[in-house]
This record gives sequence, C-alpha cells and structure tokens, in this order.
Amino acid sequence: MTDPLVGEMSPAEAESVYFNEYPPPKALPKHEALARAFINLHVEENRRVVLVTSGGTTVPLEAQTVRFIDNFSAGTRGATSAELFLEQGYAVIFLHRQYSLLPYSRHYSHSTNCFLDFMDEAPPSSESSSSGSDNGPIMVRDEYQDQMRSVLRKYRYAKQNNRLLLLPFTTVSEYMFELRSLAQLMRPLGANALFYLAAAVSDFFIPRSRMAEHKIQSSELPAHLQNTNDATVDSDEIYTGENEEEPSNRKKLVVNLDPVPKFLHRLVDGWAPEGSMVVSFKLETDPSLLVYKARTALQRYSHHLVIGNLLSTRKWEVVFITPDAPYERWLRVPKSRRSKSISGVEDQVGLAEAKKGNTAPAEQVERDGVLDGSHDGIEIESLIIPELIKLHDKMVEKKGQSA
Ligand code: PAZ
Repeated sequence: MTDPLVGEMSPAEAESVYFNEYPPPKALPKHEALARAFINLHVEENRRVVLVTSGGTTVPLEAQTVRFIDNFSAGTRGATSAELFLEQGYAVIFLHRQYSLLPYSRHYSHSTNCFLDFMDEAPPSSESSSSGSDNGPIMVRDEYQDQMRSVLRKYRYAKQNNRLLLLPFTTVSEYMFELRSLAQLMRPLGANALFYLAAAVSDFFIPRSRMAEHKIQSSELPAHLQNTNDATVDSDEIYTGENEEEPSNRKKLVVNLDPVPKFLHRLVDGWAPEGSMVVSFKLETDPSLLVYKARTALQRYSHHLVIGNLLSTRKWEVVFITPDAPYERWLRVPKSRRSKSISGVEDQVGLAEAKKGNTAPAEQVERDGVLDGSHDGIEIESLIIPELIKLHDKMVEKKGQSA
C-alpha cells in the first residue's frame, strides 16, 4: 500500500518528512546526554550494549491530548529480556513505555504481585517499646526473603555498575525520535551493538497537520464557540439515533489514521552502527499468518532475525525466522514448565486459543526439537536470550575476522 504521507518517496525522504512534522520530545536532549555518557563508558570497556525497546506506543487523538489509542503490551517481554541480557554481561539501554514493567521491579509491581503482600511488620524491639513506641520495623516476609534478596542483588549490581539506562517514551512519535537518536549514538559500538525491538509500535497515527488541537467535542457547540481546529469530527457526522430521547446534537467520532512510515529500513541501512545486529519482533493473532509475515519482514528490511509470536501463546512459544538455515525454528516452554504466574486476561485468552488449537503446528516441535529450560515455571525469555546471544557471538566473530 502506498503511504499517503510519504507517497513513493525514498526511505530517507520519508524520514525527513515524518520527523519534520513533529517537534522532538522535550526529554530528548536529556536522554541523548545520558545515553552518550552511558555508551562512551561501555565503548571504553569494550562491553556489548543492547537497546531493548519495550511496551506499547500511544497514538494521541488531540495535540493537547485527552484521548489516545493504546496498545495491550505490558512490557513483560522487554523487562524480562533486559534482566537476562544484564546477566550475560551486556549493558542495557531500556527504551520503554512510561509506567510499563521495568527490569527487576517487574517482579513486585504487577497488580497480582503487589509488593505490599511481600511485606510484614515485625514486633517492636525492646528499645522501641521502652521508649513508648509500638512501631516495629517493616520486613520482607520469611518465605520471600531468598527470592527478593536475589532480585535485589541483581538490581543493585546493575545500578551500581552503570549497566542499565532507563529511558521512557509515551507516543509513537516520541518512540521514533528516541530510537533514531539512540541508534545513531550507538555507532561507536560497531558490532558490539544489538537492537532488540520488542516494543509494540503503532502501525497507524494521525499526522500532526490533521490533528485537533483541543479536546474533541462530542456535541455541537454554538457557532461562536466552534473550534476551527476540530479537524477530525465532520459536521455530517451528527448523531441522530432511532431513539427519540437521544440528544440530536451528539456526534459520531470518525477517526482517520495514516500508516506510520516503516523505519526499520532506515534503522538497518542508516541509523544503526555498521556490523550491529538488529532483531525485530512480529506479533500476530492469526496463526496462519505468523511465519509468512515474519519472513516477509525479514526479507523487506534485510536485518538479522525476526522473532514471531502469537498474542495468545507468546508467553510459551516463539519462532525464530533467520536469513540462514534453519530459517525457521520454534522455541517452546514445555507445558509442565510454564510459569504459574501467567495470569488474568492473557491467561484466559491463551487457554481459549490453545483449546481452539490456535498454536503453532505440533509437527514443528517434533522437527525442530524443544529447547529445554532449567526448572519449573521458566519464562520463555530464558530460552530466547541465550539463542540470540549465540547468533550475536557469531556476528561479532565474523566481523572480527573480516576486520
Ligand atoms: O509486552 P508483552 O510481554 O505483553 O508483549 C510482548 C510483545 C507481544 C509486544 C512482543 O513480543 C512483540 O511481539 N512485539 C512486537 C509487536 C509488533 O508486531 O509490533
């Protein structure tokens, strides 16, 4: 499909049209300064750096945004993967949707895993009692001590050794600006740079030129108050329901979205360091489309790996689509090892889909084998990251030989 915003332009021209439409995010200069210092430190120490993108972007409906279109992603994939990269010695730039899950704190911030449930009040000490206070110290409950200590130590290590940089975004245009800047700043890393693009980035947006400035009104205003900026609600969309009692001046909202230009091409061919590895994710809901779409993306953008996943089964199976053999490889958490913490709505969707048979073909598992995890309740990222690092190792090695 031809992109109405960019028509038949080259990817470089499309880039300049898109980025000229929007002012850069206010936080960009600050984020760039933090990223520059972080990257320089790790270039000096010859450490690999991975840019992990995580969470969903929003698409604002108004410039002074009251309403926006959002995305389901909680940031689990990104936050979990970031922890595993850190464990493998990578430094991590974590470009994430503001308030989505973060590495380490994710273990205690989900609504089903509220940190308060891990705490208790210890009895007051003899000193505090003798001073008349009945306040004892707040403690982690005995049964959670080991798990929390382990998470805390890893978190402290990452922080104290400057291994983790957290940078938030909210809208799709903020994400694009941040991604472009970070990729360009990462150039001195060369083959030591890895891009792990797990964020769920909107495919559609409202161009700035067509966006209402103020809150979109749901009913007709008197003529003298009508907003000339109200570009998205047409006057012929006045609501007239069958129901006589329905107020006749209510409007339908017809939202007209343009496709977001595909910048993966520019990332691979222009922004990212020479020799770096680029991994993108492809999410689908229809199992029959997943492999086709993932392969098409790999061919179109000529990067190194597309990781395909289905909404309903993403917590326990993914497919690696590569330009070289084996071309298609499924990684699965065996049924008996699936995490019990997979909960709530996602779990219900997953179960329903699995019952309908909407998972990847079973014969695929026989053919490719199932990668084994360590113990009960393993997260699929603990299968993804080691496999990915093997591929990155190969690329770095190859680059070293050709240098
Ligand atoms: O954040 P989460 O763990 O709930 O979901 C992860 C995911 C499905 C967003 C990610 O694995 C993914 O597929 N990201 C790319 C989505 C896309 O096709 O744009």
